[in-house]
Amino acid sequence: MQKAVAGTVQRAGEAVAGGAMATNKKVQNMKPETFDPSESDRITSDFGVLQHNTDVWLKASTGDKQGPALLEDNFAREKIMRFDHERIPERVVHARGSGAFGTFKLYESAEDVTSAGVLTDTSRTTPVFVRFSTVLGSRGSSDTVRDVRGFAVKLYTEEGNWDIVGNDIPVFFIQDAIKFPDVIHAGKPEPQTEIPQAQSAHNNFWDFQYMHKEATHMFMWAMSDRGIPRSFRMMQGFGVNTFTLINKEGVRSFVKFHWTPTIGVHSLVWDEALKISGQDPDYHRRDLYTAIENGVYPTWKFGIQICPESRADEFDFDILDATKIWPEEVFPVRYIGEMELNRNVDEFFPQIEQVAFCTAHIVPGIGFSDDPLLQGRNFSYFDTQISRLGVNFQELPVNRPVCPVMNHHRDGALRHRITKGQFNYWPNRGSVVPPGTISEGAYVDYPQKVVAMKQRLNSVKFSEHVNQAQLFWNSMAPHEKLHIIKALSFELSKCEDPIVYERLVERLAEISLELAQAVSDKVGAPKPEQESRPNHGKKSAALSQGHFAPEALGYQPTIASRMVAIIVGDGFNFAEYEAVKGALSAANAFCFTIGPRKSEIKSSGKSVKPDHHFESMRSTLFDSIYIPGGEHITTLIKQGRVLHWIREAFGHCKTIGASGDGVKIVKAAIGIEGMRFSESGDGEVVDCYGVVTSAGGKISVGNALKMAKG
Ligand code: HDE
Repeated sequence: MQKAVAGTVQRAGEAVAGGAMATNKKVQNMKPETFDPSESDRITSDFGVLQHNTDVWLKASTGDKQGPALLEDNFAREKIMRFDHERIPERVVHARGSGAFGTFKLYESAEDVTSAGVLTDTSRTTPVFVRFSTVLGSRGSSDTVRDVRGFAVKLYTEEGNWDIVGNDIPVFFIQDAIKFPDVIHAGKPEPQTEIPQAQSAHNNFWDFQYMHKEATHMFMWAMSDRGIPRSFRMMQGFGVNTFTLINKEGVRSFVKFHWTPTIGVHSLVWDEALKISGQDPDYHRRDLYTAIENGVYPTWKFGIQICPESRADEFDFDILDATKIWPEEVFPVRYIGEMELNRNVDEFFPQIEQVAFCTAHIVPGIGFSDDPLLQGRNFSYFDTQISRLGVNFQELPVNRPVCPVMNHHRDGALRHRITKGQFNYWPNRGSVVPPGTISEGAYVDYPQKVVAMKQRLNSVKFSEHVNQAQLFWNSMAPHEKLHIIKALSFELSKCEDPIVYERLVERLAEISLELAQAVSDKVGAPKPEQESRPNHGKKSAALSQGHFAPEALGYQPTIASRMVAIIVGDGFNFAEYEAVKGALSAANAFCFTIGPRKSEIKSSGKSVKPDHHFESMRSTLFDSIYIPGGEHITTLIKQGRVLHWIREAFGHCKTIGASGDGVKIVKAAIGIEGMRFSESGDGEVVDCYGVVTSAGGKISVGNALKMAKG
C-alpha cells in the first residue's frame, strides 16, 4: 500500500496505543483472535505441528531423477485444500468495498426524542466500524465508476450493535423491497454476456429507469457529481429509510439519519474518474487507508431530522417513501455527534469482507417504521449473511457486540461459543438466562395500532414521482447541471436500443425541458419541443454539494491529506522545492516528487530520489501540482508528457502552482501567465482549496479561493 511521503507518518491506532486505542472496547474485543506474528514464530500445520519444509511436496525421489508426489504429504494437502476454499460468495450487491474502525462521540443528548444510550449519554465513546462500497461492481471492480456508494456504519453500543446501513445518496430507486431483485438485475451486467462490469451505462439499467417512474429522483442523484466522489472521506452518508426514535415517556418520532463530512463534499470530474479506473482501480481504498495510516483521520458530523408522529401526514409526499428526501428547510438537520475513523483493519478478509450489516440491528430507543423498503431490508440482510457467512456470522470477531450476548440459540455450522450447563431452552426449571425486564433496559416494541385491509397496495402519496426530481434539478449550481447533462449523455449513448434512450429523454422532459433538449441532442433522440410537466420552480439549498463546504459546518478548509505532485528534472531549484514541500508537508498535505526517472535527480550539489516517474503516475491521481523553477524547465518544456501533466490537471480544475521559471512551463502548457486557478473548457466555476504560489515565489498554504470565471 502506498504511503504518503509527507507529514507525520504514524501507524494509526498503534501510535496512540496506551491511549484511545487501548480503551477502545471493540479493539479489546477482537484481541483474542488477533495473531501478531513475532520473530520467534514458526510455521505449524493447522493442528499445531511444527513443519520443517513447506516449499517442496513429499516425493518418491532419488534426487537425480524426479519421482511422483505422494498423497501422504498431509501438510501439502492441507495447504492446497485450504487454498481451494479461500473464497466465499461475494456480496450480491455492494461487493466492492473498503472500511475502517473508529469512534462515535455524542456532544448533545437527544433525550427529548430517544432513550437510546448511544444518543443520550454524552460521556460515552462508542466504537464503530464503517464499510464504504460501490453497488453494482464485483469485488475486483474499480473504485471510481459512476455508481451509488454504500456507507454502512456499525456502532458497537453498550446495549448491542446498531447498524445504520446507508448510502451516499439520500433516496433510493424503488419504494417497495419486492422490486429490489429487479432493479439490481437490471443494473448488474446483462445476463447473456455478463457485460458491462460496474456500469449503469447500458440498455437494461435505463430500461428499468423508464419503466419505473419512481426511480426518476434517484437517477438524477446518481447522474450528478454524487455518483463519482473524490474520496470516501468526502461523501455524505444517509440512512435513507425512515426509522423511529422512542423517548423515555414512550413518545415516538420519525427520523432520518445523516453523516456529513467535516472536510466537505467533493467529487471527481468524469474524465478523471474514467482515467483513474484504469490508472488506479483501488483509488478510494488507497485514499482511505493512506489518510488513516498518516494520522489524518476523517470525521463526520452525525445529524438527525425529526418528524413528530403528529405531523406525519402534513406533507405532499409520504414520509415513509424512500424515494423522497425530507427537505432541510422543513426538517432542519440537528447535528448531535461526531464520528472519526482512526484505525485501519489488520486484515482485509476477516474484517472488511466478513463484516455483516443488518438494518434489523437496532437498540432500545430506536425502532423501525412502516417504510416498505425498510421492512424488506430487515429480512434480506439476515438472510444474505446466512448464505455468505453462515448462521453463526454474529460470532465473527468483527461482528460480535462489545456487550454480553446470552440466549438459548445453539449449534449451526461453525459454532464457536461454548455455553456451560444443562439448559438450552426457556423457561427452564433452573431460571437460567431469563429475558430481561423493562427496568433492566430490555428492548420493547412500540405498541403501534394497525387497522388495515390485507392488500398489495402502497399509500396514495407513493404515486407522485417527479416533484423532487425537479427540486433536485432546480437546486443544482450551473456546473452541477452541466455535469448531469454530460453524465446522462454518456450513459444513454451506451444504450444501443432507441426505445431506451428515446423514452428516457421523454422522461427528462418531465423534469426540465433544458435538460431533455441538451441530452436529446447528444444521444440522437427526437428533441422534445415543450416541457411535458410544468416546473414548480422550487429549490432546496442543501441539495447542492457546495452547501457542504467546511466553513458552512464551522470547520476550516484544509489541505491535509490532499495529494500534491511536485514535478522536477535535472537542474531544478532545490531551495524552492524544499520550501514548498516543507510548507505543504507541515500542513499535512501528501507530497510526491515526480521526475523523469526514479533514480536520483540532481540540483546544484543536492539531489532527490523521486517517488515516481512521469509515466508511472498521472495528474489524475493528484489534487494539485507544483513546478519549482530552475534549469530543468528548458528540458521539461520540450517533453510532451510533462506538458500533458499540466494541461490535464488544468482541464480537471486543479490547483497548479509554479515558482520562478516554473511559470514558463505552465504558460507553455495552458497559455496562461503565472499562477491561475483553473476553469474548465465548459466555463465551470468551482471552489479550490490548496497551494497558492505566485511567479515571485510567495507561498501560502491552505487558502480557500473562490474562483471567478475569466
Ligand atoms: Fe442493501 N443490501 N438492500 N440497500 N445495502 C445489501 O446485504 C437490500 C438498500 C446497502 O458494506 C446486501 O450484506 C434490499 C438501500 C449497503 O456490507 C443485501 C434492498 C440502501 C450495503 C441487501 C436494499 C442499501 C447493502 C448484500 C431493498 C441504502 C453494503 C450484502 C429493499 C440505505 C453493506 C449484504 C456492507 C447490502 C439488500 C436497498 C444500502 C442483499 C432487499 C435503500 C451500504 O442484503
